[in-house]
Amino acid sequence: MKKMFKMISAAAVVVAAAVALTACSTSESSSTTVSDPWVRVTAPKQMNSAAYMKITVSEDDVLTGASVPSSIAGRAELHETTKPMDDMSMDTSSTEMNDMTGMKQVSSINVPADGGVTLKPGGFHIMIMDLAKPVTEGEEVAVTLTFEKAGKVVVDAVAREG
Ligand SMILES: [Cu+2]
Repeated sequence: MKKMFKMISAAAVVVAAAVALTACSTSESSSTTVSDPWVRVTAPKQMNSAAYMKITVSEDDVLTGASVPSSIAGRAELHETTKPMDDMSMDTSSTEMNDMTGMKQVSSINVPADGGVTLKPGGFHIMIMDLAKPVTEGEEVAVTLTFEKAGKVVVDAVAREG
């Protein structure tokens, strides 16, 4: 009877260790949080759109790339708007898309644990280029983000006007 109890407690220790390992890897993969991902609705002949979102991390990380399915667009690039737009809040539907000189491609975007980073009109954004078709209101676009530490994170960005 006593021997039986020992075996059970040994098994219990193994289970506890396995749970601890699982908990550890779970907290690592859940350290990257993307909130409110959205992509801009486009007019029929527009070739480009852009995706925006807020990214927070529990450990400093770096966004190194992004991609979208080929059914959506040819490629996606990390961009930074270099020239502040006037009255972005008034009408954001065309200014950023039309002013191609006001932005540049960047190789990476730092995501600090303190505050994270917000991709937004007039700042960093994920440029979605060579659209296969117009982006329509309410459509969900799967954007795959690649992070230095977190690896690939897929988010469904919902299309809206801005
Ligand atoms: Cu851009």
